[in-house]
Amino acid sequence: MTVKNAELKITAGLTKQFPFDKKAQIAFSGRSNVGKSSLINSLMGRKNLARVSSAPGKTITVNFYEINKEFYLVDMPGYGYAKRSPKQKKQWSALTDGYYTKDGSHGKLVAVAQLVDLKAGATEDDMTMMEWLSESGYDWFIVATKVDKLNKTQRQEALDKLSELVEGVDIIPYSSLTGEGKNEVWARIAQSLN
Ligand SMILES: Nc1nc2c(ncn2[C@@H]2O[C@H](COP(=O)(O)OP(=O)(O)O)[C@@H](O)[C@H]2O)c(=O)[nH]1
Ligand SMILES: [Mg+2]
Repeated sequence: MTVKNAELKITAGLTKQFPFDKKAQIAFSGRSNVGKSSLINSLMGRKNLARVSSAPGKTITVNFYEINKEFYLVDMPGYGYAKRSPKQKKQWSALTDGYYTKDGSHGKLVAVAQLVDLKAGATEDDMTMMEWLSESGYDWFIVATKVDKLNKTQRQEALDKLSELVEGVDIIPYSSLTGEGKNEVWARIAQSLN
């Protein structure tokens, strides 16, 4: 994929702000700090367009990045951040539920990239999300992040464990540090767009 143009089009704090147009959407899901913003930046070839935050889970919004004026990469709010206020938790649920189950993409969601930190392994929240995705009927795949933190043996063990948990789902090993997996993620997105 050649990214000629990447723009943050919409930062939605309310479901009614989600875009209503013909462009396909690819959503990125995962816990806070899993590396979602880093992945989206690296896919777009931009260093700072998607904020890589040191204070995870601060803002609860859904961010729509328009690529080549053709489709959106959708940065979903992260989950599993313990220090959230009840109000922020409510906001998370309203946006997530509004997007996935109340058709906030207006039928334009073509795939969900579910991020899992390969070093930390799948959390309970990750499992809940992935079980939900399996039932949802959406096309989805896993991006196993931060693989640079593991040696060859650890990496294989972690990948084996993850693939046992979610049989039959594509898993793409990825590192935003080395760029490993970037082409594979784009190829998987291109497949979903076709
Ligand atoms: N070693 C390593 N660190 C990463 C990688 N991706 C993200 N990080 C770091 O993990 C932290 C959270 O990243 P961020 O992209 O903000 O996560 P988000 O909360 O899911 O959007 C930051 O300190 C990043 O620098 C990776 O592939 N390898
Ligand atoms: Mg982020």
